[in-house]
Amino acid sequence: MAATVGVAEGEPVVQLTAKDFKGPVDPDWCPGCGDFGVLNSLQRACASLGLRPHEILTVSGIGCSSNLPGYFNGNGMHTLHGRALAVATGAKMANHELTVIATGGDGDGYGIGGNHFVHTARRNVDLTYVVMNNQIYGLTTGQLSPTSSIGMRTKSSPFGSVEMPVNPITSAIMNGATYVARGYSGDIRHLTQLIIDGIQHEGFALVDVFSPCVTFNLDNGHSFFKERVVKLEDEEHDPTDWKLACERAMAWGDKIYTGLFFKEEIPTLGKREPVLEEGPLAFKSLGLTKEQGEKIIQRML
Ligand SMILES: Cc1ncc(C[n+]2csc(CCOP(=O)(O)OP(=O)(O)O)c2C)c(N)n1
Ligand code: SF4
Ligand SMILES: [Mg+2]
Repeated sequence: MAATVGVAEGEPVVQLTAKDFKGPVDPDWCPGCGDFGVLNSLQRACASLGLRPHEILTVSGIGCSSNLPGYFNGNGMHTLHGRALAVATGAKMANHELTVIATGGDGDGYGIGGNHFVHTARRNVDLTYVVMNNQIYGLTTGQLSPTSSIGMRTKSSPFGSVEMPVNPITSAIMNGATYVARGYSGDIRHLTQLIIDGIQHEGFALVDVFSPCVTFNLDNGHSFFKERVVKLEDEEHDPTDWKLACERAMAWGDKIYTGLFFKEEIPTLGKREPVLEEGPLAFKSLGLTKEQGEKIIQRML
């Protein structure tokens, strides 16, 4: 668990800044890693929304990017590879007053965690998923990931990848996600706004971020994206038009779009679950005696 700061009752509420969301440990990412820009944007977004660290839970899987909860001041969980969304869904259902933000990498989220990605989207769980997509396995020193481009040479594909990459944006839309955006970690102002809007959106919000791995993916570095990214806001784009959103999400040439692709307002899982109408489960009495509770815990250990 990362450290938290709270506000005691009656204490004046002080506007926090991005620095107040700096975690207890400094990132050990390589100099120039795109993930620095993502962490910075998330910290700015939380400050700008007036959130307090104790109101936020960041949940991750395993990877360079998945180390983020340790670098962020809030409640944090570093879980198993690919399982961030499963844990985040459980936490949100147990306490739907928490702002739950899942974070991680392309391998973690779209590979081993692909199953959870599909089901979290279709359930429209009210959480924000920030994926640091560097099109490679960074932590394990540079193998092919589900978003690596065809032809990409990596440690595990010395003759070039022969597999079609996953498109996170079209996949999210097709599976029922209700806020689907793409950012670039080199444009912190734009990314911060996408994260703010994602957190404010009621439902499953995906913010897929081009976050270059400057050590193992030399094909898709900052210069690659700087030359190509075009904001959807600067083109005529209607985020209620899913067909147009998918068409633009597939563009991968001189123009690669960032921004809000798709948005829809439909009830979240929490809103459809009648048990949650009476308030967060986390604060409900279990109706057990202390002895009964201890017996259950003992049996589970
Ligand atoms: C069950 C399991 N399988 C494999 C691994 C090894 N492993 C750790 S991180 C990782 C991939 C990380 O890639 P990504 O999610 O893209 O994160 P990045 O390091 O690129 O930020 C793998 C395969 C593991 N930790 N657990
Ligand atoms: S290996 Fe790549 S993803 Fe990992 S910290 Fe270094 S630059 Fe970032
Ligand atoms: Mg990766």
